Amino acid sequence: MARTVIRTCPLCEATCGLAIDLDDHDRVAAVRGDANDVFSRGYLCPKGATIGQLEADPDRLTTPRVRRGGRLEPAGFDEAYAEVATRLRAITAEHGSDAVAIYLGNPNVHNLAGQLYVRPLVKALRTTNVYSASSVDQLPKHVSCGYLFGDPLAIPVPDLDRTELLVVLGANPRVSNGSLLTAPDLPGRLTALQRRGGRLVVVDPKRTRTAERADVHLAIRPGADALLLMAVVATLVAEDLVDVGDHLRGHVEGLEQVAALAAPFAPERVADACGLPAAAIRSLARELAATERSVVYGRLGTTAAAFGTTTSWLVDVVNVLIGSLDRPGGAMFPKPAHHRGPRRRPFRHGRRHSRVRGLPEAIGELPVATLADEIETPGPGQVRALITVAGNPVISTPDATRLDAAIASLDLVVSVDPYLTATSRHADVVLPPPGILQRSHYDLVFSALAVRNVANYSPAALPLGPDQPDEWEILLTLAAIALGQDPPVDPDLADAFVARQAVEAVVADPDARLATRDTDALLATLDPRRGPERLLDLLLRAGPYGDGFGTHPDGLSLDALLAAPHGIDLGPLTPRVPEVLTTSSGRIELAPEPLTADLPRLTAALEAAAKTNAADTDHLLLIGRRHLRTNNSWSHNVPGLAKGQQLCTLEMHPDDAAVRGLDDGAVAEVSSPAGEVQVPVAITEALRPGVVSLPHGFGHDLEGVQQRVATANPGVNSNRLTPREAIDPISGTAVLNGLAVEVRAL
Ligand SMILES: Nc1nc2c(c(=O)[nH]1)N[C@H]1C(S)=C(S)[C@@H](COP(=O)(O)OP(=O)(O)OC[C@H]3O[C@@H](n4cnc5c(=O)[nH]c(N)nc54)[C@H](O)[C@@H]3O)O[C@H]1N2
Ligand SMILES: Nc1nc2c(c(=O)[nH]1)N[C@H]1C(S)=C(S)[C@@H](COP(=O)(O)OP(=O)(O)OC[C@H]3O[C@@H](n4cnc5c(=O)[nH]c(N)nc54)[C@H](O)[C@@H]3O)O[C@H]1N2
Ligand code: SF4
Ligand SMILES: [Mo]
Repeated sequence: MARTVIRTCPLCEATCGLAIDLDDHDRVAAVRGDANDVFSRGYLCPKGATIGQLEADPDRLTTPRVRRGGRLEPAGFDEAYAEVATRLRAITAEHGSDAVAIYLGNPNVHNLAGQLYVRPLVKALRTTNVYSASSVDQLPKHVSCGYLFGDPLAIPVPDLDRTELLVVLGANPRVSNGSLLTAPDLPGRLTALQRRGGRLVVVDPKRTRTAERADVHLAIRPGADALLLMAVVATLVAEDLVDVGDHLRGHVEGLEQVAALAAPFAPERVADACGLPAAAIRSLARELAATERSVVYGRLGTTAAAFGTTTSWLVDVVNVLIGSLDRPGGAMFPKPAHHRGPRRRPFRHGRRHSRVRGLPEAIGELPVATLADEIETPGPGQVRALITVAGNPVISTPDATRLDAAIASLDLVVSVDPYLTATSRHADVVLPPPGILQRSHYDLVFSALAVRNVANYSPAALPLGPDQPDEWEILLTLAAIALGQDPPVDPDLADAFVARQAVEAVVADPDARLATRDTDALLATLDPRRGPERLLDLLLRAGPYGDGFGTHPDGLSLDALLAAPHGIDLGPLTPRVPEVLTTSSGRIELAPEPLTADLPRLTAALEAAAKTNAADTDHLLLIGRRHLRTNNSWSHNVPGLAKGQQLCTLEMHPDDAAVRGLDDGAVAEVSSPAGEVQVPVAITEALRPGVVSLPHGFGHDLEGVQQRVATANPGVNSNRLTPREAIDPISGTAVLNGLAVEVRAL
């Protein structure tokens, strides 16, 4: 029967409410923004609008694939699981559990299976070889927040709707719709900021869509953000503009230390390296200090960069120094509806190191920039099998050509993925998750990064097919296999175990709202829910707005959310210091040693920049970009988004093109120490001279990829250019922005 279903879009961090019209055959007939959604109020972008095409995509797998005689053949789930069991066991029996690596891709944080059931799988594998898209993305922010606030998940977000001055570094929210900043309709919210008299400053080597409409655009040299922020700190200190505010007084440690560390980075000293006038840096600092509600926000252009952790740290240092941390209109800590688990011990990273390059672990994972090393290098602990869940590392991570070859050499690859991609084409077993509409949804990750406290649950809109497991059941089955069970396994047994452990953890946490701390009683109350719904109900009810299983009868539960399909607004962000802090001092640690220890590298970069600026005309600095109609590597098969257009071009300033004899549309060869690609040039004055921009997520023309729309217009893989050696040494995050490349006409 034709009907309309309401659900949250899982395609990006904005978490928009969608109103989806289904026809008599349960096909998507139309998608509108849900005008009644408490957070998104009807906003919709091209990706959300084409979700029906994604669901109906004939290339999207609905049954597993198993490699037989070199070919990936359709198979049933039982057969696919049996294949995994036999081969995984053989590898771990002979080589130990570290021989199996897992790579977790970005969509894991956009669905409940990934958010709740990846951890049990990782635990069951008992491997130290855990990798994820975080180390090509936001890992530096976790590390800096871990040291500053004690908790790598305590990430302050700009209080967008109440600020009067927003300074954006290395983000393009009018296109990306925000990251580590969940706010549906970012374009509208940025316009509203300016309409109420507020100002937007954008720091970006490119005049992006966001920069175009800013009050001030500072076209910085790629990689120089840490220097810029150091100079802002130096200016605040030198001009006596530091004021942490009454609310933070007594909660901040290390102020004098930071002031001393910043002193050598006066604006006049960093100006050339930043490619910005010293006066512009000074006035940025002054405006930040003079504006009551001001805030600095940095994103991908500052994290996947050579000084990623330093820059992430300095963003919050500046926010503290101007009194904007934890204050309305400043940078605030969201308070999501779910119980976030026991208070963490003070954060530390580098608790272990990778086998080959000795790179540090952070938040339980190793840098993906070294995955190929771990596969290629013989010896005890060598990686011989890879499980990918919702990830496409061959396209999305560094040194792609060699990683592609390394993955091809493995004894076993298992991919939980709906497509045969550049990565899953190497799989021996592909396990496809059900479609978006067949799954329930809740944003545990993004509600903790949102500019309002909001809770919104979407039940599955369509049933699973016969014998079709949900994604959480796939992950639990893999976990059970890793623990030695023979398929067919009953995911409900594993789930009961996971639920008991979850209840036990909550019961042991004095911060949880609970009427009883009896595990069995609580488990009985959660009955008959199973899977993510049982865990979610537990976390909501024990959370800060929860019904406490009876202590707060009007509080939240999954039932309450089911009765509110457009979401529940829990209000604006509220101050959370000191309660949110878990450092050993109980204060904000402004100058943690693991971060300050890397500053000599920043000084060295400043000195080196003075030399190369004048001399180096051969190299251009490569940065990345996103497009409204792409989603990393995996939206390119949606016809309504692809539109047959060439989005993968090398953007270049006219002067740089002229020197190389390149006309608009001409094919250029871009090369780096890692490799080369050939790509058409798009000449634009939007880029700072000396900088070129290439989007990531392309390069679909590989044998075995089954994405007909994407391969018809494949583009090139920009990560063929990113050397695996190029990392932010503190966090191990790959340097994807500010990479020196050579460009020549073909
Ligand atoms: N050069 C360069 N490289 C970059 C970036 C850059 O800016 N420049 N950006 C980086 C960033 S920020 C990120 S987050 C990474 C992304 O890196 P990845 O997460 O590795 O890549 P994605 O392209 O997001 O691939 C997601 C995969 O998940 C599959 N998938 C989609 N939905 C689901 C689902 O519900 N379940 C399962 N099991 N699978 C699903 C898709 O088919 C696709 O194969 O790329 C990084 N790489
Ligand atoms: N349409 C669309 N939306 C997306 C995605 C997508 O693929 N498509 N991906 C999602 C994901 S996974 C993420 S992580 C977010 C990312 O969200 P954003 O961080 O907003 O994404 P980008 O558009 O990559 O913006 C990075 C900006 O940094 C600039 N930049 C590059 N190098 C430097 C530098 O050295 N300094 C400074 N100051 N700026 C620099 C680039 O020019 C670019 O404008 O977007 C999410 N949203
Ligand atoms: S902005 Fe993001 S969440 Fe909103 S409709 Fe577009 S893809 Fe979906
Ligand atoms: Mo990302």
